Amino acid sequence: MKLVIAIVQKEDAKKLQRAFIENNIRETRLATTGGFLSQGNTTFLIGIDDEHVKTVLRIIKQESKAREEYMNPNMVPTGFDMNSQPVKITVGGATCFVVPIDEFKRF
Ligand code: 2BA
Repeated sequence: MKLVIAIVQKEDAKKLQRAFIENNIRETRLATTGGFLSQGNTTFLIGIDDEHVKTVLRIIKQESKAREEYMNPNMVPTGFDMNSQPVKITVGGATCFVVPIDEFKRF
């Protein structure tokens, strides 16, 4: 069994949750915040049998879009430059971690 941790943009979270329900995939959704942009995103925790991990990753890939954002380097805590220009960055689709699970119990 594996735990898939998927960080997606909140704009994609509803569609992704619907896709999980349609495919009978259990998940938990957490409201999270990206450390770099300090913007809200959504983290899904999905406990899943090994043979279904690929399906989960395929669904996440299908439903998550990369988007371009502009950020002002002034907002980075480590630097403050009044003359800096906004910088374009590409956020997402999704950042996924697949972690082994030693034990899974539901009481
Ligand atoms: P944020 O930390 O807010 O990062 C948003 C986007 O800013 C990132 O998109 C990336 O394009 C850029 N970025 C982040 N850190 C950077 C840095 N040190 N230098 C330059 N650009 C940087 P994604 O890579 O698609 O990440 C989207 C969100 O996924 C992140 O939001 C964070 O919440 C999460 N994430 C990404 N990589 C992670 C990791 N290794 N561990 C934990 N969370 C991660």
